[in-house]
Amino acid sequence: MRATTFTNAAVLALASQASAETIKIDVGANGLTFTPDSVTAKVHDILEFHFHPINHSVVMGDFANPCQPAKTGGFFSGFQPVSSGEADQVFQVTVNSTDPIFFYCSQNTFSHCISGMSGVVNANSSQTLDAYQKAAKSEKSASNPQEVFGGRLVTSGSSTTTSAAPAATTSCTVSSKSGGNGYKRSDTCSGAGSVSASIGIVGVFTLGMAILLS
Ligand SMILES: [Cu+2]
Repeated sequence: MRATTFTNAAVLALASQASAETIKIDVGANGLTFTPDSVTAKVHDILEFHFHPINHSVVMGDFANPCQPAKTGGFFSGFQPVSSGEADQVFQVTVNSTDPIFFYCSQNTFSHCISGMSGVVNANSSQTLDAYQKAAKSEKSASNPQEVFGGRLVTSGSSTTTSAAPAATTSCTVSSKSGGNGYKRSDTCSGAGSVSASIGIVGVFTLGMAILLS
């Protein structure tokens, strides 16, 4: 009898693991949006954020406070600057509840969140993305936590977890007093790759300016 119970439990555990899905969400691939920006997820599913140019982030927020970090729990990917293609790292967040989860990009250059760069997991009739995005327009600026937390930065295209710990190695010394400008913030990232990427972005801008001025 005990053996049967154990077997059933084991099968259930395996079944729930096997059915966990990875949900890919592109960040900034189609302008200032998440694609898709509304998903349905089960407990144990993994949200996997892929970052596109130029410099985006993802932060979990609360429905009631658009463009601001969640008061309890949540996640923050840090800024993931990339000049072309996709950032080296993806950010994985394991879903642990089927309650609505709102998320946004905290890049203030061109006011990403205020412009509607946000998304939702498991929206319901009282907490919709439409309502969140409308309310976001009244915000003055977006903010984000100091450090990467609540998920895993994983090297894209491999299963190597580069930062299993909540506080990631590539976390930037982010503070709202650095002008709310993620482009500048990336200068203070501790990861060597981030620094060179930010130099690359400056290069792209310089080139862009040169073209505009020529
Ligand atoms: Cu953004």
